[in-house]
Amino acid sequence: MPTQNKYSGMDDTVSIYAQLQDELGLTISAAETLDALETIRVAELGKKGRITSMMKELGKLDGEARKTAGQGLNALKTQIALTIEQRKAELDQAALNARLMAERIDVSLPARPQNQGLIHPVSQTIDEIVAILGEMGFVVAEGPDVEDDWHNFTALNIPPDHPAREELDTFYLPGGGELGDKDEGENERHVLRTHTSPVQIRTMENQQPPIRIIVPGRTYRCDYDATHSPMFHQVEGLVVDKKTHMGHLKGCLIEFCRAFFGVEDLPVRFRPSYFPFTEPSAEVDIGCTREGGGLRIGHGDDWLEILGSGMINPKVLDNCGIDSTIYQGFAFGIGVERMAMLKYGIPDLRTFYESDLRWLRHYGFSALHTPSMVGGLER
Ligand code: 2U9
Repeated sequence: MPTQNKYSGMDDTVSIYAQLQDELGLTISAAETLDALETIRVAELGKKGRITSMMKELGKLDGEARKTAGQGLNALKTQIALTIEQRKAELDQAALNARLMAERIDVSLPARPQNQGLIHPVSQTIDEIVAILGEMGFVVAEGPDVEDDWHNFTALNIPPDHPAREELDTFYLPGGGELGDKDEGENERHVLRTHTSPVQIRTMENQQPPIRIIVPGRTYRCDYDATHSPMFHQVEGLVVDKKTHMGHLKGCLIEFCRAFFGVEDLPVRFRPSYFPFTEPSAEVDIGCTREGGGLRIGHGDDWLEILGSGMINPKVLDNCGIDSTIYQGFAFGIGVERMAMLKYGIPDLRTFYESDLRWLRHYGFSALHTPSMVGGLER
């Protein structure tokens, strides 16, 4: 007596395909890994797979039998491919869930610790100065380290025979006019800039006021001792407009000094001075005390010089094509290393450039703390 089952009564080939589909369905859903599933796919649907071979066998049938078998086999193939895809999606999802459970991230943890490098005090100090002046509305401008004589000296009212050239001795590059040449060639002679002021000259040559820029960058002078380095950094500022006056200069620099040193009532004094590019000129001093040997900023009745400033010499404006009968402005210069030494108690200028990691670990700043007026200037 033949056993009855759900395939009884079906056409032979159709029943074989239906059985195969059920069996394979079970095998596929039992596959626990993507590798196992891939093995099944190759064994059934691959180039030498069972269903592929059965397809090749169809050619041996004829007429109606081939048609019926072909349709059944195609349906089987499509169904198996679909079942494999569904199982693959289930396994992918399970793998993703397992990863998500295993790799949970605690977003409340602090950022990775500080062993990844530190910010040099020069960079930190420039960032702090830029944060304060940026908040006041200054925009950063940049220019080349290699300058010509015109932009570094002559346009700034420092003509070839001016005594200020002595103090601003620098490094001269080959090309352009010869050293000491006083004729036209001199203006093309290339030098390493002695201040960032040439960038202000270039800005004024290319743009009419209002101008409100700060220029951080490397500068060079032929000087080397405990307080002078042949390469150092400055941040200079320039404001030009129709009604800019000495009151703006004083307000801006008093606010700057107080914000930089973090002392709200820091005494600030403007002492007459001389620079060829400003008239009148003023050195800026802050209140301090030297009692007990050390230096304390913000207290006492002594003074400490920290930066230079002045109203732009009208000749400099005219040199740049800005009408000095309409426009006026102020400028200032800040020595970055000196500011860093005073604020962070770094005693020797030469250590800034020694690349001693122990020094950097001591005086360096966290890269994750960018100075801003909102977040604070210090680490
Ligand atoms: C233009 C016009 C005027 C920039 C100025 C100073 C005063 C100054 C020193 C500070 C420390 C140089 O690094 S330091 O030794 N700078 O005292 N700088 S006024 O005046 C300018 C600049 C550009 C067109």
